[in-house]
Amino acid sequence: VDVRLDLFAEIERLKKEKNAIVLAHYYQEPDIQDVADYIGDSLGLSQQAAKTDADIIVFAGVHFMAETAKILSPQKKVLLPDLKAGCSLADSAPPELFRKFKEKHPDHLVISYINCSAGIKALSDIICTSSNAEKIIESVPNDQPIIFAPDRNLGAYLAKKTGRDMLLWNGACMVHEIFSLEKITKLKIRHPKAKVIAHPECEAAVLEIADYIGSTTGLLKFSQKDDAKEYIVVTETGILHQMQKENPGKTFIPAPPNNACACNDCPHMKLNTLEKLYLCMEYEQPEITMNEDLRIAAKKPIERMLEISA
Ligand code: CIZ
Ligand code: SF4
Repeated sequence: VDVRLDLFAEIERLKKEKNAIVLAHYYQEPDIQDVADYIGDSLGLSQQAAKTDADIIVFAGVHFMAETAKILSPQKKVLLPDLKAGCSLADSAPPELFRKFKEKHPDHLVISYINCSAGIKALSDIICTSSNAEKIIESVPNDQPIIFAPDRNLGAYLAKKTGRDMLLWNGACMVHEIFSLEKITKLKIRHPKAKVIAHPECEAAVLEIADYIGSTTGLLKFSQKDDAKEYIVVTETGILHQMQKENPGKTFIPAPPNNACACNDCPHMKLNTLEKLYLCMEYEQPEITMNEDLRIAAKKPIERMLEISA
């Protein structure tokens, strides 16, 4: 007998049996995106997590994203296919060090990018994502000094864009920092009509040559409404799946990393697989659990964000 499981069918069955919803980030592998009930960036996913009436949220993304879902929906079971799916950016801001930094600047308001641990969220006044960061910064009075954490590239980009002189925490994402300006420029010479579209977690030199800069959802929307035929995509490669699906007539070229050993796939995101997704639904683990005081403290700045970006 053929004992191989049809994972797609099994996952659909488990969704119904357990009243579970599968939320997937755009950086997940194509099979996971195809089986998801909702695909989004971190803002969209947190909004879905806050409003779903499913009993189980299966979060195909990285740990801080599943943790955000748990913070917003504590009564629900939140599962992450691989608990080791972390984030180099979130790891670049250890809460104890950040607390000391914050204590040195007591008059500053703290705006943190959602790519951070619950510990950092609890030390923040407002959370933002790359989709709503400008709006969040502009909601703060002009004379109010701001600390922006944890991404220095996004922070520098936003400081320039909004004209606000923010104090930046020195963190970065390993994936968005490996793009090579030189290699993108060479690629551009071979594809002179291609537009360069980049995520603001990239370094300033790369953003300088971009035709469009935007959040994950922003890049996807731009690729739909823009009329170029070719794009050089400077972000994690997972997003290419939806870009290609929605624009069959266009060509999307992943921007090359700075050396042959580097890779523009997020190794954390790619720890999740369809097999692990199935297993975590079947056995209802690994499950995200949190200390309740930490959860309440981390929830406040996320709610402020959801209110401002509603
Ligand atoms: O780099 C990431 O993890 C991003 C861009 C997440 C998101 O959806 O904003
Ligand atoms: Fe973190 Fe970067 Fe991976 Fe996003 S792409 S999850 S910021 S390491």
